[in-house]
Amino acid sequence: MAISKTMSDALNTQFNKELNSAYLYESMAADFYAGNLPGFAVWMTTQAGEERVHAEKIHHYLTENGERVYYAAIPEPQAEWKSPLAAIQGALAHEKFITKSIHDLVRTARKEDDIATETFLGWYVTEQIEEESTAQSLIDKLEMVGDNRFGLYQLDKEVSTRQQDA
Ligand code: OFO
Repeated sequence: MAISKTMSDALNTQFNKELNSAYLYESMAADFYAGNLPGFAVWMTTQAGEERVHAEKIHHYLTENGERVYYAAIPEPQAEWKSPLAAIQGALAHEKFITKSIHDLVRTARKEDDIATETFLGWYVTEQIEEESTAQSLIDKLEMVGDNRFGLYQLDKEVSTRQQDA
């Protein structure tokens, strides 16, 4: 069954939101490097890589279904955050926005009676649970560390080991 124009446009929009996410996280990584926190920078670069995988999956799905992929302009991301905690809180807020966007896509697929796309989106629904929980657990650790510089140094070492899993 062909994908409807409404569904295809909505998937294209999501494709660009995923690229936008990657751009935002690369910008956070740059800020972490500038702030002498290379471990957090690696963590964010890894996150950005996962976002590109999320975009590629949609690219592949649209192409496989004979649909075109369109690239939109990516807005300039925020460049600086006042603390590592503020950056990760920003990442969590962004992930909540993306979760809502994915849920809206599922609703569109249901409206369009597009079972294949609804099934395809199931992966993203599950992935968003992980995205939010990963950001939340880093926030919890940063709150535990508080103003302790040595704690932040240790946490920076810990998060530097993150590997891409998408
Ligand atoms: Fe693609 O999940 Fe984050 O944004």
